[in-house]
Amino acid sequence: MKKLISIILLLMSSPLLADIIFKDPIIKNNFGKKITAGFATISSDEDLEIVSISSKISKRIEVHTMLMEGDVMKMRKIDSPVIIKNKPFVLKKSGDHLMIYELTENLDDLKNVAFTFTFKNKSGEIINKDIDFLVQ
Ligand SMILES: [Cu+2]
Repeated sequence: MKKLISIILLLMSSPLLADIIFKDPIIKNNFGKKITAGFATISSDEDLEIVSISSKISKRIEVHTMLMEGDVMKMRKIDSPVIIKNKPFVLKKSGDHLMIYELTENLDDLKNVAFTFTFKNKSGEIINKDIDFLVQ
């Protein structure tokens, strides 16, 4: 009985997993190059950190931001990208973006590419989300 009560308490205390929405996920055609970029707008109903992004077409995927250094626009890796609750995280051309390195396939041959995003919420729970990016 004691065990049952503790299980019920555990169920009641564990929050529902975040509702994460990807809008317009796009990966740019690489036309045979080894590097490309990806875009999407990611929204969540709770604060999340992006722990990792993986895909079978690449060995290294990073989130980049653009910074002015003097007169020159430069790309910088964001080490722990954070998605703030109800504030869309926009990955777009000339802004923050996914940098997809070491491509193992020519995207010309593909319509979609599957990505797995691994998020962590404030309670430390890991949430995996599979998303198809449209090759464009
Ligand atoms: Cu970049």
